[in-house]
Amino acid sequence: MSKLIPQPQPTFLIGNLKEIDSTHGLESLKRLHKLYGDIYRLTFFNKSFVVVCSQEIVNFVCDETKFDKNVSQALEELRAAAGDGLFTAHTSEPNWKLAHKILMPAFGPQAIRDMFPAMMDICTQLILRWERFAGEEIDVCDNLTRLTLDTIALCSFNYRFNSFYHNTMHRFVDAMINVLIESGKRVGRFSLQNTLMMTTARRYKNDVEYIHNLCDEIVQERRKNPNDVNDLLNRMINGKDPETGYQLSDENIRYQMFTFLVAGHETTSGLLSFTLYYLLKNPRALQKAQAEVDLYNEITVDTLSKLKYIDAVLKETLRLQPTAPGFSLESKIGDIMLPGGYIVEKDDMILVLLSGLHRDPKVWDQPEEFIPERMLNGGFEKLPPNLWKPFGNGQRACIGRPFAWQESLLAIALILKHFNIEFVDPSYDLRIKETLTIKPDGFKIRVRPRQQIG
Ligand code: MNH
Repeated sequence: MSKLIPQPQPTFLIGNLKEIDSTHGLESLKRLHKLYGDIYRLTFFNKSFVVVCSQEIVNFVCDETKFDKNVSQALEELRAAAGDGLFTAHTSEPNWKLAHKILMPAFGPQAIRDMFPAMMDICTQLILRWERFAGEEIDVCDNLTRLTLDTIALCSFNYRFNSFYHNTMHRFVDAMINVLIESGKRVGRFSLQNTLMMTTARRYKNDVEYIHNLCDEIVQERRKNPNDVNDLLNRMINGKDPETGYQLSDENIRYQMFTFLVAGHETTSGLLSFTLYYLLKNPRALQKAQAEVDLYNEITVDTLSKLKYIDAVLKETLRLQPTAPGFSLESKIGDIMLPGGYIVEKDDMILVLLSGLHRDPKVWDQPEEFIPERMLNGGFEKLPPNLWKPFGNGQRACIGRPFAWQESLLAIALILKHFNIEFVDPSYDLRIKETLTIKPDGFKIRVRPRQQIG
């Protein structure tokens, strides 16, 4: 009846830690998927993980009556900086529900439309910069990270990092990246080790403080000098739970600000980078996408909803390269049997490995190929449920999706409208750099301004 979940031979104390390459953890998980199949177990120290990769099993664990988001150890570490912000909060924490209710309208259709001018402001800076760099090498991820970071900061709290005007990134960015990396590393160490690494621990603490102080200053400044900008900060300060009238505390607003900055820029810049990569690898798709933007003289907020092919290109890119490569769940109802007869226990963390799901040959035709057409006209919506989950699941799914989508459509449309793009190295083959998210490593392009059409 019930079957044992396959597991690599564990080592005393550390379990399967040796199976995972600390800088290429995702690659390791993909390798184990090939070796052990659509479901396998890993133990680290005394924690047990079940990695699931097929549409059949993922579909089962996406049932919110049986499973809920699990705040993994990596997210637990991140709470030093992100507290009970939306991303790192347990569903059971009162602040998750409160912030979810207040912030849903802040990411609603009208709110996102209101942010279009700010998004255009930053994106125009990228276009201007690339016009100056015509013919020269452009580091794609670096530029697109500046774009998404400046965009989220301007739209969130009307703050300008001005990344396109500085060679080095803002101190905030260093602090944030260090906190992210260090939170990740802390998971792989014994807790005593974390305490004993004094220099590292001190730097971590300083970075967290720096981030909190900057966020707090911005909130206090806004409270002293209120304005009527339609940014997320004003919506957080003024928003109320419609039933109880409760509002977010300043401390919680600070956590949400940090959360938006982290969750809101790396994933989107990765998506944009991979999109340019796949367009260059697939000249026919590039041509179709460019022809689509050429139908419009001007890219306005209303144009974006008409860009069906580019929309499909973005979706197909997220299928092949889900920039948040997984999410984790736990059972709400004790031990439970998954399809195939495998039993997960109450304390198991279930990791949905999106690279597996998105290439499951049982539900995707030609899974390794980049075919945007499959995403047109509600394409995958006609296929089995829960086979495309780059934004996570259910009530704990990404709240920033409409934000990311508007920003991404705009960026790709403007880039293709203004430039012809080419690889610096036509033989470039995709290498992936992993942090909490994934990005193409060492990907460089050249751009040439086009004759303006229309
Ligand atoms: Mn986002 C949750 C992917 C853009 C803010 N995001 C998630 C989850 C995934 C995800 C997956 C679910 C994580 C989990 O279950 O543990 N997010 C993305 C991707 C993009 C993205 C692939 C871009 C592409 N996210 C953004 C943007 C913002 C944002 C932009 C903010 C402006 N995301 C969040 C927040 C959450 C989240 C906040 C947590 C929501 C919740 O649990 O209530």
